[in-house]
Amino acid sequence: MTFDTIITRGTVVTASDTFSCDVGVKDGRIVALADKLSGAEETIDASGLLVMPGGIDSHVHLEQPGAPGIIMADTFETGTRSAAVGGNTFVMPFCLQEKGQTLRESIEAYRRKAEGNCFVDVAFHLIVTDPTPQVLGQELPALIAEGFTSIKIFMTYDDLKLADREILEVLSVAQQHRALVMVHAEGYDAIRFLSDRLERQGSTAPHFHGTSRPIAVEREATHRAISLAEIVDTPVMIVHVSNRQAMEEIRRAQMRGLAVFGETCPQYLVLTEQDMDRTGMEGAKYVCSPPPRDLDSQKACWEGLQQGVFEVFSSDHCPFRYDDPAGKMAPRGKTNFRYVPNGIPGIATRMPILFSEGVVKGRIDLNRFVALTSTNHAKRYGLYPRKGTIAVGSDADIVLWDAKREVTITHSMLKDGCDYTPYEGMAVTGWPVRTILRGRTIDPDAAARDGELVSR
Ligand code: DUC
Ligand code: ZN
Ligand code: ZN
Repeated sequence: MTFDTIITRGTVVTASDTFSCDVGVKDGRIVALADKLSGAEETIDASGLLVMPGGIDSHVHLEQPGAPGIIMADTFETGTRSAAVGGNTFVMPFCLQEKGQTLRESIEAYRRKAEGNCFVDVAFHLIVTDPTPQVLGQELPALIAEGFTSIKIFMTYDDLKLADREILEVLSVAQQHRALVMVHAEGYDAIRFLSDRLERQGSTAPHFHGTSRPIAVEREATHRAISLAEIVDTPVMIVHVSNRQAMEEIRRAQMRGLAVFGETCPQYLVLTEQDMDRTGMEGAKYVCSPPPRDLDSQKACWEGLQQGVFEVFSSDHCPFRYDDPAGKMAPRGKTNFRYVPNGIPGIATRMPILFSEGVVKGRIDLNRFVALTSTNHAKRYGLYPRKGTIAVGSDADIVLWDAKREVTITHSMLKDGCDYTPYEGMAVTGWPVRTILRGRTIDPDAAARDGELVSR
């Protein structure tokens, strides 16, 4: 047989083109694109379906250690299973350096958790929390050379934040060794000041999470991060941008010719701060950072996606169970928003939400959808053209998408390790009906876990 699999009669969509053709797959790779192919073990009829590159979600958190007593809801197994349900074939979780740990120790710990347990392919970003001379001078350069070419840093959180001087040191190593720094841009001191004041006033319900992190806190940190990167002349990616003012900081930098990139996420398109207003602890289901904002912020995030200010659309999947003392119902969290674990699930719903709200509602076209959910992630993080496109020679990572299917999102269909979805009851049009990893259809109910740790 010439091919292992032929996908026939579908409409192929890439970041640049839309065309009708058959796709021939052999040994996990795309080996032919032609009007009509024959001679395969298996033929998949994709009549009426879109044939797109599998989603790449370049911002997810899986099995990441947190505060004492708090446990992330997804393991590599459940998180990547849910990713596949949502049309993804690749995810990029973070490898968090715990204080006192070397970067290599943290990578080894994550490798042990991930290996043999993933339904989709995986590559790690690093999170640097302890930029010692050893980390900056030796570990980081060596790891960048080995392919760990993206590094996240935090400007807030007690255990994670770096001071400006430390940020400059990390940026400088990235500049010298050609890595990309991803920045969580919210200002630590301002958040602490506001949170202390709210606490003194007795304003401690989940809703006040949003009040403690207003837009100005994100805008200021975004501006500062861009300025620090400009000072050492190195690219930065501002992740999870939630509002117009931060988006405009990025746009201004781009217009000045700086290599500043932006990412936004589903929660900033379809949720608002009012979601955190729900009674009792229900609001905790929507507590994430930056927090969901208002309708104008949503509009600005759409503009950022339409105009190319944001080049990637990621989930920032960071799941904590709701009805669980190790999650959103943490005993201290019930007394004060400050201790509610920050983050919401969304690995399976990212693509359907962008397709329905973006493509079906005419805000973005199909090709931009593919760019934002797959191709641009592969290009930015050093995986292209092996990943992120449908082309001869690329891995056969493909999602078959029914653009007409109407689905009401409900948690049980997502097959993750969480116990809720923030998008419960949301009606979407368009749904992934088959996710194919290196030529093999992923069965989320099977024991097979073919996902590999991919080096860049
Ligand atoms: N930052 C993230 O990237 N994810 C969840 C929480 C956070 O602060
Ligand atoms: Zn973050
Ligand atoms: Zn995140």
